[in-house]
Amino acid sequence: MSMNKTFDRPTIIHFNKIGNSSIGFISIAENSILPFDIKRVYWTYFTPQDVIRGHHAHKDLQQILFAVNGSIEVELITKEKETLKFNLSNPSEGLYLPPMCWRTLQFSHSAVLLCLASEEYTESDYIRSKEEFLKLIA
Ligand code: T46
Repeated sequence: MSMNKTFDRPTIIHFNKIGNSSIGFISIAENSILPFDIKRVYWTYFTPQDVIRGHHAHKDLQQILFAVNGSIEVELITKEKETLKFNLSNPSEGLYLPPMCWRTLQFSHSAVLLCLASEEYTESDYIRSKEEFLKLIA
């Protein structure tokens, strides 16, 4: 990705991959090439394979999710009421999530999720009731 661009829908963003298989690779996210300025970074790890995380949407938050190790199945319901599935397994690809996307996530063994977020943590930005989310997008 070489320019700042905004997206209205969940979108896979391809980041530069520098290096080669003999030395390994590096990918870089800088505010100048992202759809938002990063205000928070968090990572999720040691998630058992039979656990489904998420079960919420965000009112305003935008995020980019990466599987920096292993693979992560992401299921979404968008504000347009579409159901979308993504399998994240390439560390140079990030899944951009706009506001108002219901998400669930299932991790492979030893998968690690890295998230770049547009805002600091605010519990009041979460919609944790699916019923409430479906009413809001109806
Ligand atoms: C998302 C998916 C992909 C904080 O105190 N600060 C934080 O920045 C975060 C992300 C979480 N927390 C606390 C809130 C809960 O007590 O950590 C606990 C676990 O959070 P949660 O149940 O929301 O975790 P996930 O994995 O279901 O969801 C997280 C993010 O919260 C969410 O925004 O999109 O990862």
